Order: sequence, then C-alpha cells, then structure tokens
Amino acid sequence: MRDVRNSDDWSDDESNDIDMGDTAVETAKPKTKKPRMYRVILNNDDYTPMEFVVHILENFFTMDRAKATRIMFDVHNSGRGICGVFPKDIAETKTLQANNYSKKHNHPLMCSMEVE
Ligand code: TYC
Repeated sequence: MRDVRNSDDWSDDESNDIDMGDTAVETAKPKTKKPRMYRVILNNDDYTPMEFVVHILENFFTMDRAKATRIMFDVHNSGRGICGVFPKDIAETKTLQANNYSKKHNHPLMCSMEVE
C-alpha cells in the first residue's frame, strides 16, 4: 500500500475534487412562513368606567399606566383602538381573557380581533 503521510495528497491542489459535471444545484426554499398576525381591537361603549379599561390594558396587554390611559382615551374619542398585534392563538387568548373578565365584573366592554 502507498504511504500517504508525507505525500502531497493533503495539499490544496484540486486533483481530488469531484467533478459535478452538468448537475444543477438548487437553493433550498426556507421551510418556515411568518405567522399571520391579528389585531386585538377594543370597542368603545357608554358604560364601562375609564379606570376599568385602563386596568384591562395594563393587565392583559402589559401596558404601563401612561400608555393604557392614552389608548383608553383614543378609544373613548374615536370609537375603537388597537390593543396590540399578535399571532392568532395569543390574540384569541387575550380577547377571551379581556371579555371574560369584563363580563365577570358586569361591564359591557368588548374586545374583538381582525387579521392584519
Ligand atoms: N366611554 C367610556 C366612558 O365614558 C370609557 C370607555 C373607554 C369604555 C374605552 C370602553 O373601550 C372603552 N366611561
């Protein structure tokens, strides 16, 4: 057998490269898609106390007091506002949590969701 230890076989020359001939090499498509996103919408009503709306925004949508107050007044003045944008399952959970909590406290506050 041939002793290759000191031979030139480990050098950078191209003598051992595989000839790809005419083989086409296709770049793989990325296999993951961006999830569809959903806006959670808060609707105005005439009865829910402003402090309760701020409480909802702070606790279910992790806003600080200043942001929650600003969004609450936006909704109060314009009729509706965006609480946040989330993947479907998270938007569904937050909408349900907010609506269930409002119902439990006998307020008509309504959240809904729509695709971005
Ligand atoms: N309009 C209500 C009031 O005057 C306050 C309110 C704000 C209610 C935002 C709902 O999503 C809402 N007490």
